[in-house]
Amino acid sequence: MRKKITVIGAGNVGATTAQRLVEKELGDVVLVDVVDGVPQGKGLDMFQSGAVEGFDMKIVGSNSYEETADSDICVMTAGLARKPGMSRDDLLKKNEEIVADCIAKVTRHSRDLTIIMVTNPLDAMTEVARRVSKLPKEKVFGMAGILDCARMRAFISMELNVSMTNIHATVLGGHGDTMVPLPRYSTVAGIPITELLTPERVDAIVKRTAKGGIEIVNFLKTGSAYYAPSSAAVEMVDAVLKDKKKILPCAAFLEGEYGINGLYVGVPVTLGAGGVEKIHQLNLTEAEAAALKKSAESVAELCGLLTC
Ligand code: TXD
Repeated sequence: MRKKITVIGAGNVGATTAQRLVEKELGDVVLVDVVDGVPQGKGLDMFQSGAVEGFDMKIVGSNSYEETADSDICVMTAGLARKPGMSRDDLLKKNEEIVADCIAKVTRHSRDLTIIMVTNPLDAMTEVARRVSKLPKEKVFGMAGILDCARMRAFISMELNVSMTNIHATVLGGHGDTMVPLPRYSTVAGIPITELLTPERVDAIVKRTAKGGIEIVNFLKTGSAYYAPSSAAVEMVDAVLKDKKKILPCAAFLEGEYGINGLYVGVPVTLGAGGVEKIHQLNLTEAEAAALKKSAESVAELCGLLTC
């Protein structure tokens, strides 16, 4: 049976995600956006690329949700993106409205849905989706950690001139300035980077990772990153639809794990057909645990401003 994937938002992240999904033949895709013509035009254009790329998945664009009926999974990317000078948190109010509206509509047509949130501020928007959809917490989670780790892996690769496929990075916490890159758990072919680089270089990589998003916003000036974010979202779709049981960093709803309760925070999880099937707890030093606590507090502060 073919899988059905809804991508909400046909902007930079949504359209690139849709393209990667059909090129990898992960399922038929419905691309939804409020702007009349944009999802239809992009969908048709992508479908036609299948003749050359050699994929057989269907992709259609729509302004409404009827065509999304009985989707297996939804990638939510609709909302405003950051411009220079804006923090992810500045997006909260407007994006809460958009996310609540879209999630209410998509869940009306698909009962057994898994939702991957992408819209910022990520952790708070994932909570909006959980509240509005009323789906179990395992089925609603957010994309951020894979992207933050990809950035860290790229910076380690640039520093050591080794393949990114040999590099594993670990980043915990909320998707914001308080994220917690963990050098002790970041390795090159199994060797912690703390044994390969000076503390100064490790520190520089940690800082650049935490500011990885704004570095790209400042280059682009009119929007934020989308090539690496869409790759990260697609890796999550792949893990769920193929029941891969991959251990990936995701924004997961914590109920006591890491001493955090009732909040979405980025942690390593097993991702499979059941969504977040297991949350993995790493042993943290006092300083790491304190940084994670601070990051969770900033997520809690934002969630306190939600009106849904
Ligand atoms: O790591 C992460 N989670 C992120 C998050 C990485 C990159 C981008 N991140 C966030 O994703 C970003 O801060 C934004 O909140 C979203 C979408 O970013 P994108 O770069 O795709 O923004 P665009 O290009 O502006 O696209 C947004 C689209 C645009 O086409 C709007 O018309 C549409 O969202 N939109 C809507 N679609 C459907 N329904 C409603 N209500 C709606 N409102 C806007």
